[in-house]
Amino acid sequence: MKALITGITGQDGSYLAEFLMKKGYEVCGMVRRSSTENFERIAHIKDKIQLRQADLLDQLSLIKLLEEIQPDEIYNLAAMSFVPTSWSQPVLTGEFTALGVVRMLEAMRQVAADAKFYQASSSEMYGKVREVPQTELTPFYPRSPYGASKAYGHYITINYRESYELFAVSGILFNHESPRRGKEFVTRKITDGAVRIKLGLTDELRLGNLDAHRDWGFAGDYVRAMWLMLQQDKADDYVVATGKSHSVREFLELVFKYLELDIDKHVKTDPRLLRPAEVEHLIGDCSKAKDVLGWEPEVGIEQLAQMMVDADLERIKKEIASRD
Ligand code: NAP
Ligand code: F7E
Repeated sequence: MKALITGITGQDGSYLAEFLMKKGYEVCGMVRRSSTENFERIAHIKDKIQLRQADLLDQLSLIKLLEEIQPDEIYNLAAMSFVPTSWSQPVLTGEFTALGVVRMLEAMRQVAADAKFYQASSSEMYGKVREVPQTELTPFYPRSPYGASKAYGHYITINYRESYELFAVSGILFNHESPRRGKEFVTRKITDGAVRIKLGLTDELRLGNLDAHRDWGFAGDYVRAMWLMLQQDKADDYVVATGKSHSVREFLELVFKYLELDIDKHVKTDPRLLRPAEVEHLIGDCSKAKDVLGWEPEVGIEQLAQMMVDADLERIKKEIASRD
């Protein structure tokens, strides 16, 4: 079996590549051209996968890539994924995160119509939630250019499935984190920042809205759900979540307690980090994924927070040692 992963240099791409390789897949990753390589997350597997250049902005590059590779499965993970940037770069976000999806689907329709397609949909589509908890049937109300772009990607995937009988599915994934999470996202910003405080490298951590609630899971569990969706006889869409919701403040408390640090002494809230429109409370109902895919999350929030702190401690201590 041959799989193509777009966004292989990202958090999920790297876990998915490892997962598929263990299953015996030939893995090909799509990367965009850059003057400096950005392969940190896949450095350990780089020699065992194929990397090919193409860009979600360039239709011909996608057609050529699919024509040459002829993958059995396509995982479309590439996107501009940081919500705040979607307000400062709304048009580019739409190009990558919304139109990028239809460019991939159109390339597949034209030259690899027998492949199976996975679209990385997001709980950000629920935004100002219409129902608690959120299921596959909960109406969307996106609250950012990112959420609106993902909603387009979601519906165009369903539309291509229904119009052209492609095997195309959407996984509506709630927040998932790991030691490989980008440092601008709140969980990693907290673990990295707290570890720096613990090691005496800084004294302060600035955060925005501590009252927002998220349903946080572990990325390693979530890539397993992506694969399971493509192993079904029928293409369908699934919510992937833990069914538990915690505030940013609760995550912060877990991390500071683990490191024996005092929140009041080190954490400042900064109004510049508040968003023009906030998604206040997300919690997913993944009953369908449990029943049909037999999927369940294995890592809870406490274990996740500790795993991230431990990894940041190890990494930053190594950085310090290499400077000495
Ligand atoms: P990530 O770490 O930000 O990775 C995004 C990937 O997309 C990177 O590999 C990036 O490549 C690539 N990319 C961006 N623009 C591109 C372009 N024009 N052409 C080709 N590649 C491009 O994101 P993630 O957390 O792994 O998430 C994976 C996907 O799931 C994203 O679509 C995200 O929106 C979605 N999602 C994530 C979550 C979550 O909680 N993590 C939840 C729901 C949905 P570079 O390395 O070159 O920048
Ligand atoms: O924010 C609050 C912030 O940036 C979570 C992406 O993977 O998941 C992610 O989107 C919450 C928000 O993730 C800071 O206001 C407080 O309420 O970690 P985040 P996100 O926006 O939920 C979804 C499912 C995706 O699809 C996205 O691609 O935390 N918050 N203080 C902060 N957030 C950040 N980043 N930084 C702060 O200082």
